[in-house]
Amino acid sequence: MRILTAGESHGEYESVIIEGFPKGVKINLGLINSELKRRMSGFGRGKRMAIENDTASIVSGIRAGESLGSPITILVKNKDAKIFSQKNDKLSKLTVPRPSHADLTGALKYGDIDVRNMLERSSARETVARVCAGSICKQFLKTFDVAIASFTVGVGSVCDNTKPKNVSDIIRMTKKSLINCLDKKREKIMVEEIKTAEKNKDTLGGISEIWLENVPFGIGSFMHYDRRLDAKLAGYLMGIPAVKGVEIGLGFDYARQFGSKAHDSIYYSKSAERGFYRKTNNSGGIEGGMSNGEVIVARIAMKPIATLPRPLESVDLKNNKPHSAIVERSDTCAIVACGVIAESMAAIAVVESFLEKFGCDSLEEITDNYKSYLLRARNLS
Ligand code: EPS
Repeated sequence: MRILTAGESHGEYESVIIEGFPKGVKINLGLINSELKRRMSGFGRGKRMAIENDTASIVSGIRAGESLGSPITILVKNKDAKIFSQKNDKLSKLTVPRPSHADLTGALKYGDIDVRNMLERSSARETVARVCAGSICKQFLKTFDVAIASFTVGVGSVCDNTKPKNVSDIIRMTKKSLINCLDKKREKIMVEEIKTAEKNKDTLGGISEIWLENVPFGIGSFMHYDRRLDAKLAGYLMGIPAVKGVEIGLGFDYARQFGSKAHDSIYYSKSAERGFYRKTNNSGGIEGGMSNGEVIVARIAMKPIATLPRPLESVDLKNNKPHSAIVERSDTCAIVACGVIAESMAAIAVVESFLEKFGCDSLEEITDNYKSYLLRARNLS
């Protein structure tokens, strides 16, 4: 499966093509749209979210609600379209790059002092397209009972250390949260932190945790570095705009422990659903680059939004003189959206490795392969 997105933040459409998606998967447009709504949500989003009403149109690859195996194309119209392929938009040049954004290096790399030509594509708006692809992948995974959810662990320096038991716990506990947080009290403090940032014309980042439940063991491989599921997952999560750190399982905390305390001992019970099981999950569901059947747990750190309402020092590319950075409309904190996007990227990563293992032509064939694999693995001895 290959995924290609296209679209500028203020172009006419965001779009995605998903090639190599199997035939015979039921696809519900309503579910794509509800994921798009989730991506727009969360306390701290900016005015753009009040303008847009992200809605997907599927224009190829699905017939009567079922995938054909042909490339799936999805379009989402930008209501706030300002740039057009054949019409002069008369927007003035933006020549003072924002620190920590793609503006300066993009201008130097592509040889253009109008940083609008960089920010249009580097904007996190593009993640609309990824969420559409992510929803398609989630719908595929759902047929194998794989459930995915995310929750906010931190906003700025405010943390919530609540640990859920499973994905349904996450969905239930975050349902009414403004910030997709498990704990009501911590949620309040997080919201206050965002309000303070907004009042101070500042921005905030955060930490989100992503859970994937019921991914069968053996997805990904240790046979080569680029087939390792953790490598793929980390790369895809790191590919989300503003993400600067990814951890799987204990992550950096692993390095601070003795092996005797850190590793997940193996148990077997005939009556256990999967036979082999572990009582702990410090490896975050991935060992040796393969899913091990436990819940896959990943954490992402998002830096504060780079567009500051009270701009930082920068340099005008017109004359190389000091100038405060451009101020573009933006969000104060987008950690909830980042979690939703991370769910999508994780779903895409797992589906790619899943199809490598079980085949990729039709759901029927994949299901047969999946069932016989599980059966064979249970009778190993
Ligand atoms: C975003 C749309 C953008 C930003 C934000 C995410 O819209 P606009 O630039 O028109 O306000 O709100 O983009 C960024 C954080 C960024 O760094 O570019 C969206 O749809 O998520």
